[in-house]
Amino acid sequence: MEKLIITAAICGAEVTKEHNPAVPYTVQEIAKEAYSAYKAGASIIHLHVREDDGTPTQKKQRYEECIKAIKEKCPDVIVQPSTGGSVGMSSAERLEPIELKPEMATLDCGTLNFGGDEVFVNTENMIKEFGKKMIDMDVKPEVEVFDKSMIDMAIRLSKKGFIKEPIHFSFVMGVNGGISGDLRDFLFLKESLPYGSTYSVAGIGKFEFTLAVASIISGGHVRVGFEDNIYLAKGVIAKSNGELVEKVVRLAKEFGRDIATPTEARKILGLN
Ligand code: KMH
Ligand code: ZN
Repeated sequence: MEKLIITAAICGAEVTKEHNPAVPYTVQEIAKEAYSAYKAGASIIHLHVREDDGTPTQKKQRYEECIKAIKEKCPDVIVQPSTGGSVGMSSAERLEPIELKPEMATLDCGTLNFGGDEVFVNTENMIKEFGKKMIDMDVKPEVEVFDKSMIDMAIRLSKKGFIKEPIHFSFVMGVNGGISGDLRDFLFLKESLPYGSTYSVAGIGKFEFTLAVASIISGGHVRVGFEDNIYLAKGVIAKSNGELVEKVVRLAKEFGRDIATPTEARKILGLN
């Protein structure tokens, strides 16, 4: 089986220091958390950024500072900015980090409820706009799949030239309003992919490690990190993103799956 790409979603836009004091906000904290994940075996950092007080932002300048600080500590890591940002941001705000021409960025392929009164909006025209921008800027999208319909949307838009093939998908499973974190649903998503696709799985909360194992044994890749889950085990708060990555490395070892370096991850994903 191909080597395992581990993505660390170190920060997110919703989780706070009240949930886990190790959630990073400042540039230094973000770089430190990225390094802990990289050292443990992550080859991709899925990146949201914050103001020093924790407010989520998509400002290009803040991304630039954070990416520079991350690259100083982890020179070869793949940095994957979010274009999801946080609920309620405009398309223009969300697209700001693409101006930095990162190697990868997320492309959210549908609208969903996001808990309470929140709706995470991604209309078809927005997806086309984001997809086209990524093609123009030579940024490889990671298609975020919160439900099966989002795979279908990505396939349809790739046929129309808005997303290049082969597509790399990320199943984000267990969000209130999205697909569940059940194994049955994981298999449904995986079996729905076009031939030649790659995929990673991000299980929210208690689904993080069960779905990591499902992906490890099925030939997929894995995302962990505070954005998705703050616990190392039931009732045990993780002290760093690195601890979460270390656990995936241990699980992968048990099932005979080697871990990809950033260079190997680039090859698997077809990055230049
Ligand atoms: N924060 C969520 C509203 C992404 O990074 O592309 C969206 C999100 C997805 O986290
Ligand atoms: Zn995200």
